[in-house]
Amino acid sequence: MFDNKETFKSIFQRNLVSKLGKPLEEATKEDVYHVLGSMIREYAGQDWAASNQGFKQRQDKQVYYFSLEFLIGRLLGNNLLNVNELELVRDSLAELGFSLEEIEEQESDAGLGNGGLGRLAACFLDSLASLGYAGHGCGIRYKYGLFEQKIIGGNQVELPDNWLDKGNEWEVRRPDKKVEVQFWGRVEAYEQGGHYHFVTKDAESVVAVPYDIPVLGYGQPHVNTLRLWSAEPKRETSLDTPSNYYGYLDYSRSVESISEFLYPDDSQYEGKLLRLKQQYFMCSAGVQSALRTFNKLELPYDRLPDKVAFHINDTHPTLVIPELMRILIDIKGYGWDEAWDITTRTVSYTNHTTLSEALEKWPVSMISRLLPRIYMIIEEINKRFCGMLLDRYPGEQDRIQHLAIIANDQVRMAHLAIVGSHSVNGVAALHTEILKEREMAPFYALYPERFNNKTNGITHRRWLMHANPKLSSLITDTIGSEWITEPGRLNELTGFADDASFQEQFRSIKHENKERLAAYILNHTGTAVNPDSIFDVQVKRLHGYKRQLLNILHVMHLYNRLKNDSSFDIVPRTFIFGAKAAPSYYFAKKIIKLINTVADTVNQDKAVSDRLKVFFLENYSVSLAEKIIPAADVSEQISTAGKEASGTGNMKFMMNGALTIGTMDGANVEMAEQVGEENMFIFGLRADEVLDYYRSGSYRPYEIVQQDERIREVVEQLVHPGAFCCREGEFWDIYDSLLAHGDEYFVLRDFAAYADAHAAIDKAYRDVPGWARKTVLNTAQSGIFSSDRTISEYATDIWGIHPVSGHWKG
Ligand code: NBG
Repeated sequence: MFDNKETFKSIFQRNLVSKLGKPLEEATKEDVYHVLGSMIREYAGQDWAASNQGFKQRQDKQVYYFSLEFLIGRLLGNNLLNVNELELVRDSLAELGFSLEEIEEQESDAGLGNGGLGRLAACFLDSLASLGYAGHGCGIRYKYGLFEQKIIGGNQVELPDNWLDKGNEWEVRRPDKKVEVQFWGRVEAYEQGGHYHFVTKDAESVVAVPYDIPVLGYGQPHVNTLRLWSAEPKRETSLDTPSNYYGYLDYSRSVESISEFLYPDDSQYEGKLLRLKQQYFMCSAGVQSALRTFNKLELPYDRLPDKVAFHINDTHPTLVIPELMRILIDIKGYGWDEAWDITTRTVSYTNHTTLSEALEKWPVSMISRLLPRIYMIIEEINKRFCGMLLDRYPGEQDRIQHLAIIANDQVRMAHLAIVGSHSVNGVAALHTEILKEREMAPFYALYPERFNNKTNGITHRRWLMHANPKLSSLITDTIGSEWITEPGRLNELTGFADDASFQEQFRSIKHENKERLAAYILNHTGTAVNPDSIFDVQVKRLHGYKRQLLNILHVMHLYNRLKNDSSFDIVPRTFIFGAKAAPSYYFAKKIIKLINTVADTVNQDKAVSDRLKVFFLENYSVSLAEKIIPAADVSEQISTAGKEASGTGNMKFMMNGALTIGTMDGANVEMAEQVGEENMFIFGLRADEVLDYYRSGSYRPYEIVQQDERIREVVEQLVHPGAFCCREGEFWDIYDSLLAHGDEYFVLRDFAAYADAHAAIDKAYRDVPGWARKTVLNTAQSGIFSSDRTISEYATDIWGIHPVSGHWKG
């Protein structure tokens, strides 16, 4: 792209003048960011156009990944990495007096997602492009991403995330590609030639305008598209009377609200009309736009599944199914059976959770009014499905009711997604087994061939190469650079696990990363951190099942021991938390308050301050994760077994050489298979034991409190003024969740095993070469968790696509 530093510098300065009318001396960091970003975007534009041209000429099958969330984070550093210009630009900017790291900080962190599900979609886009697949994202261009979190007085306070404030260098608005989406109205049927035809009258039209973001493949000119839709009012309305005018303002405001906010809920179902509108808006716009591209091939629609795949990321985009049916039947004139065959062969679905509170169900009254024709189609799908069930299970009314798509005046989206697609996958081996054996067992009995597992992955380009450049260089110096395109080859590091000089280099990079994080913490909290202490990190959304509570109760216990037992000796520990709680999730917010309360007590206590520190870092986000993860020694993955579908943070930590303390849950199970349990700290109930407890109802948290003095002490400290509690009864709700309400997530049951695992960590860390060996082995065995592996599996098993370009430029 740039031959050398001199060419870069002169092109850059020319752009600075032509774009901003400023000489270098007057340029701010923000100016530098904008100019650099626009240069990369323009450069990518050529490859983008060529890629699209290539897709068309070769008639490549196109995958559309529909997701309500794309947690992409910042793009500058990643794009520079993918076009192989990171080093040159970093050095050239340094010569001009700027640090690239500081320039990267100028970019807003695009937080168009809540957590793992949205970040997974972003990793998948990176892998699709880097492996040369024709695969695109389809989502919503929310004006406000996930809220910005502030901690005030120990409590979470939410502020709007106005991420587009400073403009977005990466997107291109494409009004020529707009489509219309219809809501409300009524369906009229008329007969023609022995067939019924349906038209929707008096509907409200909304214009969907796409903003396209190029997704650059690593080291090759392959560029895909992330298309984010924005809702705009239709302009052609006549405004000749004042009432029309005010009516138009109302309409316009209601339309714009469709793409205004990301729903800030993680693993919890939000049953709001606006959320349903968002879902249909995205599905209808995305399907229409994909079909427009398909139409250019001039093929009959029964060839659609050969040329197009629609993948739905959790049930949020399930309306793709009835929307495609609507278009095939009402507009293209297909009969039901043919349309259904085309639809099911085109659509595939990933399930991301077994939590029942996350299963989407829409009231019939809402969906039938907002989307009358779509509802008719869902009813027909349900009628035919139940008819099939009746043939198969004659007389078994209960069973049929249990499987039906519509029941108790609700539409069950997961049922619709399974029935209307050709593939259903879970996101880790254990999760898929749970789906097959429990949650979705009756569907598995019906359609065993549809169910498959695709264990999640993360892009090693962002999470190792970009987030931890020094470790990446060390790896390349040690085993060569092939691991970059074949991450499985990280396992060649295994041979260096006992090499003293390699261990030393590995350790010193970790130490540098810890110093960098310590500086960040000092800067943001005013408290100094000892970079020689063990950095023990739990960063993820705040949720009961993720058990941040278990972690903080254990910290309270450590503090008690340090205070009461002068012979108690521990390696200094720094516990680091980062987590956003859904604004309406009361219990989760209480846990945040508890963590901050404990942190205040511990960090102010001179008696322990050389051995124990606790931090809650506010506003956990993708860019903060990139600072925290490379600096971690210990990764906390401690969900109640059976509850975390996969986890993906666990993989990021492993790749960066942190050791996991974790339960046998989600992808932890496969991590343990890969690296060996002896290189992790596994503890606690297994998924089947949790299930047995739920089934038998035999769990008695009171008994545990009575038997274990350590637990009794910390539980009492939640409610009685003493070491931590500032206000009598401050944490009664947490106390009650454990004792009065049965400790749903087995915090108390797993406490002893968890404390033992922490003692084992303390012991293992003292063995310096032993610890280093484990960390190296973790990185060495993490290659399989690259999303490149995951995406190749989706491509082959689900989508039936091949790389369309794969020429290596690097
Ligand atoms: C989340 C799971 C995680 C999983 C991600 C990505 C939802 C609904 N599910 O365990 O809780 O890693 O999806 O698959 O957000």
